[in-house]
Amino acid sequence: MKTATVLDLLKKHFALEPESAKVLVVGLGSTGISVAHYLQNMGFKFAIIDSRAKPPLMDEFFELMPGTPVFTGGFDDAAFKVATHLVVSPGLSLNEKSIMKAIANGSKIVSDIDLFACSVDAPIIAISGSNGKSTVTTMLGDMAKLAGKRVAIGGNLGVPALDLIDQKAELYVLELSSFQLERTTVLNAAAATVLNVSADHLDRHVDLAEYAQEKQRIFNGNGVMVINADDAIVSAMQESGRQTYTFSIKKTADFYLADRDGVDDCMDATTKGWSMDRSRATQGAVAEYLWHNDNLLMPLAELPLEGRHNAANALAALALGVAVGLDEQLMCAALRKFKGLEHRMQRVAEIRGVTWVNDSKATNIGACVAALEGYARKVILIAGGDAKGADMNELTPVIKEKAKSVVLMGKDGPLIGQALKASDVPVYAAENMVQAVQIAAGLAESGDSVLLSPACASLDQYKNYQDRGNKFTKAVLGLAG
Ligand code: UMA
Ligand code: ADP
Repeated sequence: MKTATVLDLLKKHFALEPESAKVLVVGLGSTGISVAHYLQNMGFKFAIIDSRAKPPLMDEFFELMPGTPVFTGGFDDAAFKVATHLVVSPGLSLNEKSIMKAIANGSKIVSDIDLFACSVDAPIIAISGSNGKSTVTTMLGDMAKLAGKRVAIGGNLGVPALDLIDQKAELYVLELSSFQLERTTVLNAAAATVLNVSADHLDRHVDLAEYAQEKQRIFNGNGVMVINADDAIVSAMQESGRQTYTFSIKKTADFYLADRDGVDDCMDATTKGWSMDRSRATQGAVAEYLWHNDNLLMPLAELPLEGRHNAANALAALALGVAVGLDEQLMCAALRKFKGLEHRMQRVAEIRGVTWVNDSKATNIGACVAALEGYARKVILIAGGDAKGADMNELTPVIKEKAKSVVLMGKDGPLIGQALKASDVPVYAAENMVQAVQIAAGLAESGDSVLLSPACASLDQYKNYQDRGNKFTKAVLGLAG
C-alpha cells in the first residue's frame, strides 16, 4: 500500500501522525523490534521500554537501531507520561500499573496487528482459538502456496505480523492470540475463525468469558466468519447477516465428515473403532470423508495426521481457503502432503512394541483432552507443568476413560494428582523428563502408547515447549540404546 494511504489510515483510526505522535513501544521482544522497524520506516518518533533489566533481544536491538532511546529495568512513569501512543507487546498485560495510568492520561493503545491491518491491502485470513491455530495457519500457507499464491504466514506463529509486510504477499495468514486480539481494533480480515475455546491463559484473563470475548474480536469487520459448530462458545459468536461457513466433525455443517454417501452417522469415533492408527478408515465399520455441502472432497484416511481434532483443523482450513477463493482440489492436495508440526501429536519412536508420542505443545487442558480422545485404547499419559490458573479437575473424566496410568511432573503436577485422587488411575511422580520416561517405560507393555501431553505450560521446568518436547524425544531415543 502507498505510504500516504497508510498514513491517512493511521491518522483516521488512531490520530497517529509522524508530526505530532510520540510513540512508546512497550516490550523489547520480537514484536517490539518489528514495531520499532515499522515506525522508523514510516518516519515516527519513538522510544522503547522493557521492564526487564536486560531483555533477551537488547544487544541485537542496539546493533540494529543504535540511536533509539531505550529504557530497561522497570517501567519509568516519565517515559509513559510523554507518550501519545503505546504499542504494547502481547506478553504484557494492559493492566500493568504504568500502562493503565498512561491510558487514563489519554495515551492511545495501538497494536502491531492494527498497524499491520492499516498497511496491507491484500486479504488477511485470521486464525484464533485455544488450540489448532499453528496447525491451521500452516495448513493454509501450504494450500495457498500450492495454488500458486504469494502467501505470507506469521503472527503468534512466530514471525511478527509487521515483519511480513516486506514480502508483498497476495494473501496474509495470521495466527492471533487472545493477547494480540484484546488490543486490536481495526483488523478487518477477509476470513476469520475461532477454532475452539477452552480454558487457557486464565492467569491473564479474568475468566473464560472474558478470554472468549477477546477471541471474538477476530470477527470485527465484515469478512467471512468460519464457525466451529461443535463448540458452543464459538457458535454463540455467529452474527446474523454475515457470510458464514460452519464446520463440524460431529454433525452436518457446511464443511463436515460423513461416509461415502454423505451420511454423517459415522461420527461416534469410539464406538466405530476409530483409533490413532493411520489405518483407522478400515478399522471402523464406516470410512469417513471430508465434505463441503454436497461435494465429497477427500477420504479422511488420506490426511496424514494423528488425532481426530486434526480432521476439524482440516475442515476449518478448507472453509477459510474457500472463503478467499482457493481451489478445493488443490487444497486437498496440500492436506494430503501435510505432515503436521513438531511437538504436536508427533510419533517419536516405536520401541519394543511401545509407541511414544510427543504432544509437548499441549499447553492447556483442551489440547490434552483432544489428544486422549483420539485414542481407542488406554494410554500412559505424561502430564504436568504450569497450569496457568486452569482447573485441573476438568481433566479427570477423560483421564479416567483413556489413561491406564499417569506420570506427573512440574509445578502443578500435584494438582492433576489431586484431581485423580478419587479415581483408580495409578499416579506416579517424576522429578524430570528422563525420570518420567523411565517410569513410563517400566509401566508400558507391547501394544501400548505413551503420550506426552502435559495440559500445562512448560516454563516452570523448561525453556519452552520445544525444549520440553526435545528432552522427551532424547529420553525416549535413549531407551532404544
Ligand atoms: N516481558 C516482560 N517485560 C516487558 C516485556 C516483556 O517481562 O517489558 C516478558 C513477557 O511477560 C513475556 C516475554 O517477555 O513473558 C515475551 O513477551 P513479548 O510480548 O515481548 O513477546 P514477543 O517476543 O514479542 O513474542 C510475541 C508472542 N509472545 C507472547 O505472546 C508471550 C509470541 O507468541 C509471538 O510469536 C510473537 O509475539 C510474534 O507475534 C509466543 C507465545 O507464547 C509463541 N504466545 C502465547 C501462546 O501461543 O500461548 C500467546
Ligand atoms: P495452537 O497454535 O493454538 O497452540 P497447535 O496447532 O500448535 O495450536 O496445537 C497445540 C496443541 O493443541 C497440540 O497439542 C495439538 O495436538 C492440539 N490441537 C491441535 N488442534 C486442535 C484442535 N482443533 N482441538 C484441540 N486440540 C488441538
